[in-house]
Amino acid sequence: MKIKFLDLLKQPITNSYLKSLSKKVLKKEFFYKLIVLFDTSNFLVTISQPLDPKKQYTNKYAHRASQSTTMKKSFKIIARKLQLRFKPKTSMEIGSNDGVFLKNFKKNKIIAIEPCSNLAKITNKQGYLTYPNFWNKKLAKKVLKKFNFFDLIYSANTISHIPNLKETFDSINMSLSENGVFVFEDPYIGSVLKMNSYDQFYDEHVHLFSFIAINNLVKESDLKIFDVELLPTHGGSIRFYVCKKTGNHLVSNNVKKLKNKELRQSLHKILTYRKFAKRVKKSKKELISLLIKLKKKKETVISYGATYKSATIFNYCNIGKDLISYVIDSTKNKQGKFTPGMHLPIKSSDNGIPDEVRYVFLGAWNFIKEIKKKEIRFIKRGGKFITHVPKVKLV
Ligand code: DWN
Repeated sequence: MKIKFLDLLKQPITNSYLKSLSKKVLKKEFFYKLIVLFDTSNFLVTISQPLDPKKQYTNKYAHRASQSTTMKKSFKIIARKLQLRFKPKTSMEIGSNDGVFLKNFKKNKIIAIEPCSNLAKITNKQGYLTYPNFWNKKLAKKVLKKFNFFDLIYSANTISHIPNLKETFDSINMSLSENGVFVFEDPYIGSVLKMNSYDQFYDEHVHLFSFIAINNLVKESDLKIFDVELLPTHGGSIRFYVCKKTGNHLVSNNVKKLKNKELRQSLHKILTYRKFAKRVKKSKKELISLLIKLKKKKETVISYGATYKSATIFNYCNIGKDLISYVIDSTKNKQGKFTPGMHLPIKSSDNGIPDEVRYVFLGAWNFIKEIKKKEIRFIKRGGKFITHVPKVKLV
């Protein structure tokens, strides 16, 4: 049974940065109701109304994974680790974005899948064969006609974006060599509950994974989890190591440990999620009241990072230009546009936080260390960051 526990109100497509605020553009803006469910039969947390992926992953996809040095480093480390541990002859990445992981492989040793054709173009140009398609059974069959079974399939921040997990895992099973491994990582629901990071829910994050949920789901596709890791990336992620049910990989102690930890944390109980929903409501109230207080003091508040996550916050809390003047971001193709739904202008972050600004909301709170390093001048002159994780506060 699927039980609703969180209502994040009317939300836009997070990738739909607006070119202008003309009547024509505003009329076309699409909204849907963001409601989050808990499935009591398999423990999966899912949004109630996944959108049509063709509307989301277009040739105008804005996010570039290589914009953060933290992520570049993390992808380099995992690419090396996987090559050393599994010695794959053939590899595939699902959801390769702008090639930040691929770059750590030889061009003839890996292929990629990336449905956003503007991104697939980038990696194809770099010499990494990239299919500009969605991962499904049809594509798996097409790929297998040209390539042998894969020793390694890797995917970061992609599997949680796919509505049909059964077809996804079945297609993985079809594509793996006998002892091949499927390694994937996505935001972790355990961290979302701990950090109160409700902004991890948006149209693209169709599911947020726990070990216990994925353990149930991969079994249905004759796969098994043989190792698992919790990661600090994106405010807390989970990395699964999966092989065929018949694969010869020994099951690590981490598997049992994490399963027990999640049961202790009651990730299998609806009450846990209901309590979280209450904390989300409280966080909304506190953030709005802090921003109103700063407005009364005539302070200019801006936001750092035109993240997809912050679209959830701004729309759920109804934060418009009256409370946050604009957003700064290093991604060229976001600059000069407006954030989805609340229409905050996006400016370049190249020159750092302007001198007249003393308060900056952390839209990219997951990169706080990296941002603090860049914004030493702001910190030295007494500037304060505002965050909502794990509680609304000044940093
Ligand atoms: O899964 C997803 C994640 C990985 O990326 C996607 N569905 C979409 C996207 O979500 P997001 O926008 O919430 O992700 P990030 O990686 O938190 O976005 C960071 C944003 O902040 C980027 O637009 C780049 C920007 N940034 C910046 O302007 N200065 C980032 C850093 C580190 C900086 O120093």
